[in-house]
Amino acid sequence: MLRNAATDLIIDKATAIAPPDWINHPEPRSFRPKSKYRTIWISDIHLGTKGCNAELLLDFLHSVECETLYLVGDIIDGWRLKKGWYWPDSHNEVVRRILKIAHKGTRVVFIVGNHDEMLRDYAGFSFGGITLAQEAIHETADGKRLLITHGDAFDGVVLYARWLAFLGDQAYTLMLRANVWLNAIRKRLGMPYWSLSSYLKKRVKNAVQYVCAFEDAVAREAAERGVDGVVCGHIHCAEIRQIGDVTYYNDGDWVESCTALVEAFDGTMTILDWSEMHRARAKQPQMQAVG
Ligand SMILES: [Mn+2]
Repeated sequence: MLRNAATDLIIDKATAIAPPDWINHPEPRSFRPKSKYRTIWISDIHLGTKGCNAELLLDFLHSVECETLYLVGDIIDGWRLKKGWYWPDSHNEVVRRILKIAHKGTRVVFIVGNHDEMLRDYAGFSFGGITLAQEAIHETADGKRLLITHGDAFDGVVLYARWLAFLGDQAYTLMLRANVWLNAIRKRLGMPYWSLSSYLKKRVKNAVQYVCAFEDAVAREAAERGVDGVVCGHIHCAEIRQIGDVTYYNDGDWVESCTALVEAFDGTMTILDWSEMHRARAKQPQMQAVG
């Protein structure tokens, strides 16, 4: 009798009290089966700016696992932050996520870009499992050597591409070396950093021409260094293209396109368009529930 009464009481209570609101929440993101890659390259995240698509990037970082993660520059936008602090929770979450990825054993290499150049002095150092570097050489599973660089060193070359073609090889090399000095002088004079990516946005008409000049300049440097390919970012334009003997890879950005470059375990390289994937997944909610 008593036991019955007690059971009844519990049942009554259970029906009377509304279920907690978390009961219908989706599984934590960590429950999602992850896609595994040998290597992932992402760049141009621009944390600290309104343009940064942190939510989509977090979704991506929660969906993948890899042996090596390359952050190919312009991860934190120091230039923008200097003008005014903008740091929402989601940007913190990106930093925490990357630190966690490093903590779990992924080798994380941070190649410094022009927007996070304040970190350039620390190239060679490691923080929280993340190694800072100016550039790196990556060897793919099928034995190809890739130069990893942000790409801002080619800004000047691209701007004067037509002149340099006319002036020849030595002028070209000189311009490439002068780029760093030119920006240092601009900085001294209190002028803003000149970058091709922002320049492209204002010059839509000639954008294709500049993108081509950039790709050619990067491939040319890679060929000179004797590598099989080059991975860069900077111009916010994801691409895989064979230029002469060199394969040019650009991992895109997380402001406009939301793309990453990935290497499978057999060395196959692919560009992942995460905004496209996100849209496709949203259309198939039942698929998401299963796997
Ligand atoms: Mn850049």
